[in-house]
Amino acid sequence: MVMKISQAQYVTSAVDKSGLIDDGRAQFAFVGRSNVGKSSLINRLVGQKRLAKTSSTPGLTKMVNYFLVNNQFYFVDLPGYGFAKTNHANKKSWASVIEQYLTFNQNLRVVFVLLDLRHSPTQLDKDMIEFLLFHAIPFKIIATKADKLAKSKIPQACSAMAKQLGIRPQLISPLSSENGYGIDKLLEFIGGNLEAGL
Ligand SMILES: Nc1nc2c(ncn2[C@@H]2O[C@H](COP(=O)(O)OP(=O)(O)OP(=O)(O)O)[C@@H](O)[C@H]2O)c(=O)[nH]1
Ligand SMILES: [Mg+2]
Repeated sequence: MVMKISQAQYVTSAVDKSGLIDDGRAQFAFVGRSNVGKSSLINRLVGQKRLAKTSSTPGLTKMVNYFLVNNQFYFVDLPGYGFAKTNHANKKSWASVIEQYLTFNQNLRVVFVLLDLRHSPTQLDKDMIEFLLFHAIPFKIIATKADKLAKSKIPQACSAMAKQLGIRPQLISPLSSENGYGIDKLLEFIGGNLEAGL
């Protein structure tokens, strides 16, 4: 059954470890290259256009942003990686806050790793997946911006991406925040995960 999201609100943003939340509620985090569509996906899932700030300029999300959904669980919008227009010190602090978030949390259920369906995964994408595997953190690969491809080309693009990552194509969920493709499936997945954890 597709989970109904009736309420979602912004709670807080963390810039470092001291600001991270771990209050017993389940968390679902969104990671991926800058501009891949993390904030847009959160907005689409909760049915609010402007809850998480989005922009065509990469590097918008700079902190760990918490959104409380149905007063039950969090969607966590993480800063994008691979954003070139910043200095080295900045880049390091972003990487460390992401790493701290991913390893600190007892209630992190699933990390959604977003990849652009039209592009090859970068080394940073592969590093992220390695990191999640190494720390045994459950994750799911989401291929974004599926609306940019003809529907008939989507399975082929997923297969190509899977090959590059060395995983099975079924592990990749194509999705579009623009036209809603794949959104219900993802809501079903999240609902199932929450039920299984009760
Ligand atoms: N066509 C299309 N465009 C999308 C989709 N999702 C996001 N976009 C566009 O991609 C751009 C970046 O989206 P964001 O959601 O801000 O990306 P982000 O991953 O949060 O980026 P950072 O916060 O910089 O890490 C915006 O111009 C969005 O409108 C999608 O499914 N289809
Ligand atoms: Mg963002």
